[in-house]
Amino acid sequence: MVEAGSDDIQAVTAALARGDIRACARIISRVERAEEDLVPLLRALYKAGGRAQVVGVTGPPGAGKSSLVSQMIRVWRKRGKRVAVLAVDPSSPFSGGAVLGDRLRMADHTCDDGVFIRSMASRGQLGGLAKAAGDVLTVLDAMDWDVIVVETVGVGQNETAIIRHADVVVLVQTPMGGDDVQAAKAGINEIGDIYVVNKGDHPEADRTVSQIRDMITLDHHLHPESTWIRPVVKTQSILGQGVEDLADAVQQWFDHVRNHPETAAARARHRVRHRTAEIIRDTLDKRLLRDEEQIVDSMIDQVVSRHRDPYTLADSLLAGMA
Ligand SMILES: Nc1nc2c(ncn2[C@@H]2O[C@H](COP(=O)(O)OP(=O)(O)OP(=O)(O)O)[C@@H](O)[C@H]2O)c(=O)[nH]1
Ligand SMILES: [Mg+2]
Repeated sequence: MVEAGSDDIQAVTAALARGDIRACARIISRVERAEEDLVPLLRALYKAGGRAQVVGVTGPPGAGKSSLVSQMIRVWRKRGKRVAVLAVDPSSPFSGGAVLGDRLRMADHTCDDGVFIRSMASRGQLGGLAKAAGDVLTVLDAMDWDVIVVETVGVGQNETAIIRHADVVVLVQTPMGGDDVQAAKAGINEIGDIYVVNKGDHPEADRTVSQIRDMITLDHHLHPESTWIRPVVKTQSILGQGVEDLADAVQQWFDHVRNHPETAAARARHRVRHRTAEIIRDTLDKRLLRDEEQIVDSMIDQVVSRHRDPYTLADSLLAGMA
């Protein structure tokens, strides 16, 4: 089957490299349907990719992520960059309402062929959303985009998993009271290479910026080995204020990792570890929970009857994957 499809693989890889949006949309739909015979293509596309700057944008619901991304697109386009956006919405498994909102807010860019915007929600998603998002990024990365944005709501585990695909993570916060900053501290220190305090028109905005800066300074004293001091940018995304500064901060990150290849390599290895773990989990989930393969079923029956144990079953499945 791989043999028979290799012409197709070459044709699709070439079409994507040319920036063929229709080919791209077709493959993404197949990813969303979790089509099994896509794997040989994804293998080829992964090897063809790796040029784009993958920028993750996360933060609590309603922080202004989509409005900010829309403004960032404007700045990047002005700087001659071609931009793809993948808005992943794990929080609305049934409604898809927020996804529609994302589409509307980014509607200004629909006539620009230097911009591609795609939303993914849990609804209709057969496999894990994070894994599927990773596959879509593989497809986009095999194209000629300069920047690929992945936007996702940052609240739970799933969302963190998606943002791990990014080269750099922009954490969008909103102005908050002192207690809230304390509460947000753990999350803030865990994820984010660049911080944004959006809704800069809010009276608490400057105070929140300086509190987050204090937190970063303190954290830097505790971890003096880290060479990147995380910037905090105040924005007002509905007016586009601070957005140039944010685009500069993102560029500075990429300049920084170019000058610190060890940081870049560690990051890249970390990403591959997570990506591979995700693929393993997804494959096992599929075999155990979805496929109803006869051989797996009979092993499960042996565990049910206690002739085997789940540890041995896990070992057998993992050994079968290797
Ligand atoms: N006052 C003010 N409102 C803003 C600003 N930026 C965004 N908003 C408003 O905040 C609301 C949420 O904006 P979105 O861009 O949809 O936020 P989001 O983080 O993408 O939201 P979800 O994807 O649903 O989590 C909208 O009503 C925006 O108009 C800002 O700078 N100031
Ligand atoms: Mg949004």
